[in-house]
Amino acid sequence: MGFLSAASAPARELRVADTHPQAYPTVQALEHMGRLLAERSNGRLTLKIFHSRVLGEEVETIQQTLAGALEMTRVNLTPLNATIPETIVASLPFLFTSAAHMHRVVDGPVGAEIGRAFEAHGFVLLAYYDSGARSFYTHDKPIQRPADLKGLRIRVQQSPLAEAMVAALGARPTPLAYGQVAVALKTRLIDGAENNLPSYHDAGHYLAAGHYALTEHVMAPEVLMMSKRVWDQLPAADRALIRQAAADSVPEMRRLWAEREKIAARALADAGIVPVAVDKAPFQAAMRPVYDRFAATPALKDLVRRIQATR
Ligand code: GTR
Repeated sequence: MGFLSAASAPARELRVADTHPQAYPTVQALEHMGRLLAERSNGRLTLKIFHSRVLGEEVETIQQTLAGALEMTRVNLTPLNATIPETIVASLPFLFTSAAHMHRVVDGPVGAEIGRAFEAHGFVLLAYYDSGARSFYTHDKPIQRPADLKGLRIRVQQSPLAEAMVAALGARPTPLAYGQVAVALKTRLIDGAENNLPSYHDAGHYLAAGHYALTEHVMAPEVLMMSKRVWDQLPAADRALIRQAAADSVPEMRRLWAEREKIAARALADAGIVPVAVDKAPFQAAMRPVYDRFAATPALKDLVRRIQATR
């Protein structure tokens, strides 16, 4: 015959890692995608989801995906900053002005361009997922102004940009994998961290660091990406099915995310934690040298400019 139609192409189980537990919106979105993929391929293409970090921390699953040992991983964009320079742009502090702005950017030409940049580094970007906005949380008192961060050991994601961001605010950046943050807070290895409300709640960080200040400094989205090594071996029809199922999981993720932000806020309020509003202007002003250093090339500057111009 010599011809493999999609229907007769071999069955394939695609393994995907996620740091979050099963009920978290990213994992729920992957389950949704898995159902669509199985349905549309008559059970030939399936997702096997390894949630709760069982395959390792984000930096590790990125490596496994690069090697093709793992087919896919769902990570935040920020741990990719050192590997894929274009991701830096969408991790810059105070660049997205709202979730709606971030959606317009990732759904538009800039999102597609950043996505294409993954391929030169061994990955295929399949979807951007929501991650809300990251804010600082601490043990003893809420952060109200940059001076309150002075000298504090603040956990950041494993990214040179994330380190520079908190250093520019006067804190001591402490890069740690997500899975180590709860214990590091509890044992006071660190004085605080920063994350969105759902992660702050879900990972139990609020139990040790009960002051959450709404700096909302970073809105870097989550990404679902595939190993290019694996991708290149798949029949075109299968690639199309995978891309479509990933795209179709995005609206579901957005719905789940909006719901989860409310659930987390309510649960935190029940635990006596009410996020405190802050004046963001001095935090934003301190980011100028960070932009100068990280959005340094004409190409990255141009991406920043186009994101700012996206309405
Ligand atoms: C969460 C994100 C995770 C991980 C984590 C972290 O918001 O969903 O993928 O990046 O933050 O701070 O390490």
